Amino acid sequence: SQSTSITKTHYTSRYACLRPCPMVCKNQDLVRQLGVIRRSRELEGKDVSALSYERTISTDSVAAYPYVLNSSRLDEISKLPGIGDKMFSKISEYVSDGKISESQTIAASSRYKSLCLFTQIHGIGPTTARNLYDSLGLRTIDDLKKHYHSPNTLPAMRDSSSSDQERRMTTPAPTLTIKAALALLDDLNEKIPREEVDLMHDTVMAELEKLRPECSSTIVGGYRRGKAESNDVDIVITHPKLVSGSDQVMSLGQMLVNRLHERGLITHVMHLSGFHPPDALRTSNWDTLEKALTVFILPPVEGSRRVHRRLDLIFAAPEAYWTAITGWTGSKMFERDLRLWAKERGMKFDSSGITRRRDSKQYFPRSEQEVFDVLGLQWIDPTLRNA
Ligand code: DCP
Ligand code: MG
Repeated sequence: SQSTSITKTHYTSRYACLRPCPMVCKNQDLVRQLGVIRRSRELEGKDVSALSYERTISTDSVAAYPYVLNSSRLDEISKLPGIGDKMFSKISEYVSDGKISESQTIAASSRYKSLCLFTQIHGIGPTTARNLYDSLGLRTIDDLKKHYHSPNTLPAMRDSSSSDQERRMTTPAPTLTIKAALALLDDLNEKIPREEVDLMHDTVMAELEKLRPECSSTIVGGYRRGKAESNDVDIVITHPKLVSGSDQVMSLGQMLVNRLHERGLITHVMHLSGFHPPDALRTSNWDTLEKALTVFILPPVEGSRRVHRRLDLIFAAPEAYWTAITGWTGSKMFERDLRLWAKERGMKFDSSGITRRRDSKQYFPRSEQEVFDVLGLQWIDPTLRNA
């Protein structure tokens, strides 16, 4: 049905969405060291530079480069798209010394360490983190806890009583404050093994089945890319009868969040989006899908400790289900270049759909393969989208 030709993948492509990239690449330590420089630029608010480093790590093909780098390959590296003089000198330094001195200096600095620590907390971005460091002289998580009056330990876990449940039935899940995020920090920093991701998904879907039978769902994010351990769990949900553009999608999301809160499974909500009507001129990268960004904890089991986890639920009408899955599988670089690729071909891609700009024609792919077909891209398996 689609006349566009399909562009083949290759590691020298300018676009991350055309470069198969495994979870662990051939030059992982170099990518890690360049990542320190990139992260530091982000934390210092020098984002243009951060982006160019990101392009170096992905577009500039280091992560997708399928050979172990050595001095005889430097010439080829210098010709890959996006490798500028400065980047090339960092890579050369790594090849000859096994390290990048700028990365080492940054990683060892008190400022970098503190800013990394502070921005782990939901609600603290780079600007706030710099302010806490520069103006208030804070350095450690303990400093932050004192500043935000956050307790040092979580209250001991106990089985919830019926009065807890009654209270939860009448009050919405509380918003995650910085104080609460600090108290939960150790939990939220613990990585989530795949078996627990599956168990969380099963638990959420069992509750949803009672509210609205026959929903479909896919676990997306890093889990779908094959990560052994995730930082959070991302689930895209739909139902065959949901009508797009109505408030049904929002209602389903809110009903599910309320129910999970009543059961004691959702403890906090960071963001519960209202329904936004589709806007043809929207410019942000953030799609218009209904989302609930939450903190979740599995029901207690005797003899085992449960850990609070970040859980993102994304709700889509059936027409947007496959673009939502593609848009939330990541990686971030893959998604950024998917949007860029679409744009340069007169299309708009985001998780809520694909639109042709010249006549606003909308596409409703019925599989992820169709998403790639419509965009003229050769299929890349989710496990090779780790740009
Ligand atoms: N995503 C995006 N733009 C957004 C939100 C999400 O492109 N505004 C995509 C890219 C991410 C994926 O959704 O890869 C999920 O985001 P996460 O932050 O959960 O990252 P991952 O799931 O990739 O890794 P992890 O959760 O283990 O850190
Ligand atoms: Mg994730």
